[in-house]
Amino acid sequence: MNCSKPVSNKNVKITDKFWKEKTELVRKKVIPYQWKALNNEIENAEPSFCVRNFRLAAEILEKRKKGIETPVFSTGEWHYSYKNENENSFFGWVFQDSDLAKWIEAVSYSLQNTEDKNLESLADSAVDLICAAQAENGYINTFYTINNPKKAFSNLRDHHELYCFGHLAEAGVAYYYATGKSKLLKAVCRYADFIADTFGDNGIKGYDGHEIAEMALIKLYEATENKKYLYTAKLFIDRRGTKPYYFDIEHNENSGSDLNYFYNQAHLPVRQQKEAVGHAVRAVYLYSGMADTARYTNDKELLDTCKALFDDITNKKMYITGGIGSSCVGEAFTFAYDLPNDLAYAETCASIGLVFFARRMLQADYNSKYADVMERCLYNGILSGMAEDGKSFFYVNPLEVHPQACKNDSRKRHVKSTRQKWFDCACCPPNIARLLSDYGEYCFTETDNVFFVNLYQSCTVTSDKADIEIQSDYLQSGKVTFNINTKKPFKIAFRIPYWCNYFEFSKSNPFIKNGYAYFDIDENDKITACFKPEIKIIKCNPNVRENIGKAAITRGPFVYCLEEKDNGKNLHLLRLAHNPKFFFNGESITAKGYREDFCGNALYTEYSEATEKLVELTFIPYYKWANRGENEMSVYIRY
Ligand code: FUB
Ligand code: ZN
Repeated sequence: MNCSKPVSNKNVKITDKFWKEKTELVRKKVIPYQWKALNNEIENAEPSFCVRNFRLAAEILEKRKKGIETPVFSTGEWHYSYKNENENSFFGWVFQDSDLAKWIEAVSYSLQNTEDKNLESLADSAVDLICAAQAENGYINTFYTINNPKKAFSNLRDHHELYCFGHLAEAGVAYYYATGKSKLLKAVCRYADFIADTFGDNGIKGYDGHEIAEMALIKLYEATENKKYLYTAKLFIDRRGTKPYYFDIEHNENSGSDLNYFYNQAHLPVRQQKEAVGHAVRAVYLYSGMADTARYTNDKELLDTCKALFDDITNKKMYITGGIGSSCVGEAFTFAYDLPNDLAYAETCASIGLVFFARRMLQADYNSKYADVMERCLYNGILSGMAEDGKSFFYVNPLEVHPQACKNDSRKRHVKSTRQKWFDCACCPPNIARLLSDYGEYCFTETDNVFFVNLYQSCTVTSDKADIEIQSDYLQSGKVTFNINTKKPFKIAFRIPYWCNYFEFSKSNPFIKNGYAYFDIDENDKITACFKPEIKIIKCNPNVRENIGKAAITRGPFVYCLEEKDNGKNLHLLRLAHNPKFFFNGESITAKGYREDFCGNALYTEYSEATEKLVELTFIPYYKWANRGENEMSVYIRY
C-alpha cells in the first residue's frame, strides 16, 4: 500500500499566534497544573490518587521481592472510592494509571520543541516511579498489582489493563523520541513482550475491552521495528468480535446476544463492521489501530472497512463541532442523525480519538476530507474542552446549555455549564494536553515525492525535500505564504479547506485531486495561497430533527455560538434576520436578529404571530464559551 508518513512534531516549529499560544499554555500552565492534580494537590478538585497508586504499587512490589506478605483486596469493581487514607488498596478508576502516561506524553511532545530541564527532570521522576511499579515479569498495572496480582488479565472486558498498557506504551515511545532516554521504552517493551506471550497464538485468545493497545503496539513497532508488536496488534484486531465471544468465555457467561458487545465494538468481526457503534472513544481508538494495521499489512479489506466507518461517523454521527458519541448512556454513538444539542455527550476524548483516526486515514488515502475533520475537531470540539487559562476542563461538549437544566434535570446531569478543575474520571484533561502539545505532528504528511500541507499555521518545517517557512493569516484573511527552500524536486499538495468557496494560489495551474491542489517544485519557490474565510449560515441535514428551522454560523474553521453574556437570557427566543449582514471584528461576529416577546404567562394560547424586537446578535467562537462565568449557550439559532 502506498502510504504517507506524518512529519514529526520535532521537525515542526510552531510560530503561529493562535497555536503557539495554545502549545505554550500547555507547556507552562497545563502540564504543571496536571502534575499537581495527579498528586491530589489541587484544592477543591476531585482527587486523582494516580501518583499515589504508583508509589503504593512500587512499595508493595519491593515488599513482595523480600518475601513480605501484602494484603489483597477486591478486584470486582470499576471504581474504588477513597474511604480511609490508611487503607492500602487501590483508589480511583481501574484505568487511573493512564492519566500519568498521558501526562508523560504531553511533556514529551513539549520537550520536542522547547528545552525545559525542570519539566524533564519531573518527567524522569515519573518514569522512575512507573518503572519501580513494574513486576518482574514485565507487568505494569497498579490496580491489580495493589489489589490482587493473581487476578491479572481476568477481566479484559471491563478492567482496562490493555488500555493502560497502551497509554504507557505511547508514553514510552514519545519520551524516547523526545529525550533519547530509553528507560520507559524498555520497560514498556518488556511489558509488551509479556503481553505478546500471554495473548499470542498459544495464549489467552482475548483482546482489549477498551481499545488502544492496537495503535500503541503499532507505535512500538514503528519505534523498535520489532514485528512481534505488529503481529500482536493484528491478533487483537482479527480476534475481536469472532465467536465464541471471548468476553463470554472470560465471564463464564453465554450472553447469546451480539447486542452486549456493541459497546466494545466486539459484536462482529471488525471487517464486517460498517457502522460506528458503541462507546465512541473505544470506537475511534480501535479504528485508528485498524487503519495503522491495514497500512502495515497491506490489508485492503481492513482499510475499506475503515473508510466506511469514517464516512458513517462524519456524514451521519458527528456534530458540527467535531463532537461524536451523542449519548451519555454508554458514552456512545446512537443512530444516524441523532445529534441532540442539549443532551449531547461529545466527550473531548472522542473528538481527540477522531483526530487520531483521521490522521491515520490520511496516511493511506490522500483525501482532504480527513484533514478537514481534524481541523473541525481541533478548532471546535477539542479546544472547547479546556478553559483559556488551562486550569479547568469540559469532559462533555454540548451545543446548547441552560445552566438550570444542568442542575434540575437529571437527564442532563452529564452536561456541565462551567469547566471543572478535575474529574474523578479524568481521561479528557491529559488527553487534550498530549494532543495540543503534539499539534505539529498533524500539520503535514509526506510520501517519497509529495509533501502534503494539511493544516495551516505559521511555522517552519524541515523535511528531506525542503525547509519551508510558513507565514499564516489563515484565521483572518485566509492568506498563507510558503517560502520553500528546496532540497530536491518534489510535489507540494495544499489542502483546499471544506469551508472555502474561493481560493487562489500565486502559482498557476495546480493539478487538483481529492481536495488537494498539487504543484511541482523544482527550485526555491514562494507560493501564496488564499483561502477566503467567509461567514456562513450552515443548515443541518433535515434528518437532524433538533435543528430543523435552525442554522449555525461559521467562519473559516470556527463554529460560532451565542452566549447569554452577549445576548441576554433565553437564547431560544432569538432568531437570525433573513439574509443578515454580518460584521466580523477579528474574532466575534455580529448580525441583526429578533427576540420574541413573552406575551402573558399562559402556557397555551391560540396562535397569533409573535411580536419581536429587533436586536443585535453577537456570536463568539464555540471553543471560547464558558470563559466568562456560567451562562446559557447555543450553537444553533432559529433562521
Ligand atoms: O474508560 C476509560 C475512559 O474513561 C474512556 O475512554 C472515557 O470515555 C471514560 O469512560
Ligand atoms: Zn475523556
